Amino acid sequence: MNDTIAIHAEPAQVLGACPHDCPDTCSLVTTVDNGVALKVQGNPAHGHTDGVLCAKVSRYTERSYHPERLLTPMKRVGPKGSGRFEPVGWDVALDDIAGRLQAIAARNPEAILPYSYAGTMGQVQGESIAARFFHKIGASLLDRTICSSAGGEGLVQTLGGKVGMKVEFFAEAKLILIWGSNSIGSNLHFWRYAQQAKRAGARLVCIDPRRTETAEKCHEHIALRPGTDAALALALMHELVTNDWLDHDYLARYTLGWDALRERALAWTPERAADICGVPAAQIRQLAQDYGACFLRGEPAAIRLNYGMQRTRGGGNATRAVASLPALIGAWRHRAGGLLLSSSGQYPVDRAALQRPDLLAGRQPRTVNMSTIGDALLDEAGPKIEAVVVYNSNPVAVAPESGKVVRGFAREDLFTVVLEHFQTDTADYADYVLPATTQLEHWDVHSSYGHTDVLLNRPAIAPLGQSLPNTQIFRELAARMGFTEPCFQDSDEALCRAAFGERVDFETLLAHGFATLAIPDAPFAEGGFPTPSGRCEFFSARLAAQGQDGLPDHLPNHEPIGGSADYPLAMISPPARNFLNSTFVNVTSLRDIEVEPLLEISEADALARGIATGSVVRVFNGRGSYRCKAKVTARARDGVVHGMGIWWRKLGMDGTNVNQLTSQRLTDMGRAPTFYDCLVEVEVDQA
Ligand SMILES: Nc1nc2c(c(=O)[nH]1)N[C@H]1C(S)=C(S)[C@@H](COP(=O)(O)OP(=O)(O)OC[C@H]3O[C@@H](n4cnc5c(=O)[nH]c(N)nc54)[C@H](O)[C@@H]3O)O[C@H]1N2
Ligand SMILES: Nc1nc2c(c(=O)[nH]1)N[C@H]1C(S)=C(S)[C@@H](COP(=O)(O)OP(=O)(O)OC[C@H]3O[C@@H](n4cnc5c(=O)[nH]c(N)nc54)[C@H](O)[C@@H]3O)O[C@H]1N2
Ligand code: SF4
Ligand SMILES: [Mo]
Repeated sequence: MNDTIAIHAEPAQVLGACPHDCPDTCSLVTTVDNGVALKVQGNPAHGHTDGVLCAKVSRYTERSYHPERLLTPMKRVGPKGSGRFEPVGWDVALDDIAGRLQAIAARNPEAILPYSYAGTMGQVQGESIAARFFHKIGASLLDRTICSSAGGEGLVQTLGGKVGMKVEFFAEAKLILIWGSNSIGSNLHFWRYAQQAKRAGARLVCIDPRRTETAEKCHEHIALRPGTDAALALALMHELVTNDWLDHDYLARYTLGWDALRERALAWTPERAADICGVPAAQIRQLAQDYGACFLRGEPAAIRLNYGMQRTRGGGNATRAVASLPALIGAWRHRAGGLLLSSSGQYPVDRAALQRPDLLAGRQPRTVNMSTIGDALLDEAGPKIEAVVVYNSNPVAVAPESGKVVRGFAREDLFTVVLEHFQTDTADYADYVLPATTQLEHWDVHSSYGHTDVLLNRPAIAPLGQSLPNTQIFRELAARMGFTEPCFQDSDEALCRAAFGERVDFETLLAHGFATLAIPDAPFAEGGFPTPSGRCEFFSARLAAQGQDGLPDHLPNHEPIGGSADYPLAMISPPARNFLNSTFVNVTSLRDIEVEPLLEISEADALARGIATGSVVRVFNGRGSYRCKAKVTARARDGVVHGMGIWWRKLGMDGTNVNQLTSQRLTDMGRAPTFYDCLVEVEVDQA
């Protein structure tokens, strides 16, 4: 049953893939001695990884061998949320869980909900046997929107898919806009290419409300207000039009809706945008000049867009506006020009083979949006959610408006199973916690959203304790539920082979750990966008048909700065460099670097409130309140505070984290959360 054990005969260096939700998808080399993983390093033979890992995954052995690692199934003995559990045997746990799920499914299969995201990005330990299991039940479907679906939808509506430049060619660009990304913290291997470009004379511009470590190292930092990126992009278009820095040939041949977009852009003077973005008009003009100059000189201009800019109401439109820019100057003609938000659409993943939607057998279960799980669990109207099975995710810490998420998971009539490595905030609310293997202990195969290689992960060591791969846990549950389809017996190695079908040579993966997809260097040099029209769609007929604006526009935030007298500050909550979402928060050496949850605030905003660095502050709005220490810093612009994420609630001062304050309101496209569209007030804590 367990295909990991045989690997012990392998040489002492085992090739793997970083499983985390990070665009870099590094190739790993694990050194194993006598069945023990001694260290995890970057594979020097893999071009993107270049032998280097981030600080987090360099500590991967510390995480896998953590003394608090869950090693046996656990059954809750205290009240929900108390975290009091006792070990039970696998058979007891699996029999009981299968029995409970079967009873619920007999009444209404839709009362069962899977909840998973990208704890591992692996195709196999993600949605393979798990998806088959829930499809066979006919459980509610999960809309996996919590990260990237606004920007993803914006990209699909403009370029036709999650496609773009090849990341390695950023090294040859002459101008790089790093837009909504703290690359040094969350896209380190892209930053290497940006530095190569910089050494070769490229200009780097960072567009981010926060003065990040990345912003500091760029030539220019445009510290706009959160949620104002579309206004900035439209003003750049205004300048390109009025100065005629336009590739008319490219526009005529390879784009759709130019006349209408041109008209709209003409309404966006730099002054109008400056007012909304809270930056000088001169800075916008300068950026347009830099972009236009690349066109005039025939030099490549490249945009590295990241998901930080699509976590506000207008995130989809903002992505559409920015993704339109390269076509105006024909930047796509160069292999080092254009834009990259995500490369995930380049992969020929055979999802039907992995997930087997045919097991639904014609049923069409309802879909539950993971981003509004708080409301969904508390909803009395629809068919009630009676059971949640959580894997690869920590919703109690990461989902918005956690006051409601916690109340939902605390429901005494909810049956909750959590597959985990650790006793997370979510695991505290489980009826059963089941120990899962880490990337060192199982097979998987990976696509990436920041490069275009496929990576194979071989197990380096045997599963620790009684832990099992997610796949195996679902196989065991399937057997107990009486699911006899042979697809529930597919081994992990067979699933790895099936994930990409014939398009990726599995022997290459076995031999080298990675294989490169064949993709043209400059995919849109002559149009050929995967849109319905084959053009870059400034105007999207599909959006118009949905009753949306067919052209990109600036949509004010749900909670714009100045929109509330009680809550005058905008809070964003971007990732901390040494954590990955809520993963690694419990790894001592990494937590020691981040120390404690912090709220970054500008000098003027702090002064006005009597706040000093080290003050304990209360951050609050109508949804809740959160206490932490303040850091007065030039990283924060006036009017915007940064609640650095995503801490485990139970490690915060009051057992809460920043998501106590965020809202469940959604974006314009993609049904995504608006984590960075959140007004608050801050005061010195009197308690
Ligand atoms: N170290 C580390 N790496 C990570 C993660 C992590 O938690 N830690 N998370 C991973 C995940 S899940 C993802 S989705 C990726 C990408 O994750 P992203 O969310 O793109 O994270 P960052 O690259 O840090 O970029 C966020 C940046 O966007 C800025 N920002 C916030 N609001 C706005 C806005 O309205 N406009 C603009 N222009 N900028 C804004 C923030 O200040 C921040 O510096 O990173 C992954 N990599
Ligand atoms: N305020 C605020 N909230 C945010 C964000 C923000 O910027 N600000 N970012 C949002 C974004 S971009 C994202 S992607 C989400 C991330 O949300 P999640 O995808 O929930 O990510 P993590 O918090 O890292 O939790 C993943 C969990 O999966 C577990 N895990 C890892 N590998 C495995 C495995 O093989 N098997 C099992 N069973 N478990 C495993 C880990 O131990 C970890 O506890 O958070 C979102 N929440
Ligand atoms: S988290 Fe990102 S940078 Fe770190 S090892 Fe994984 S893929 Fe590489
Ligand atoms: Mo994410």
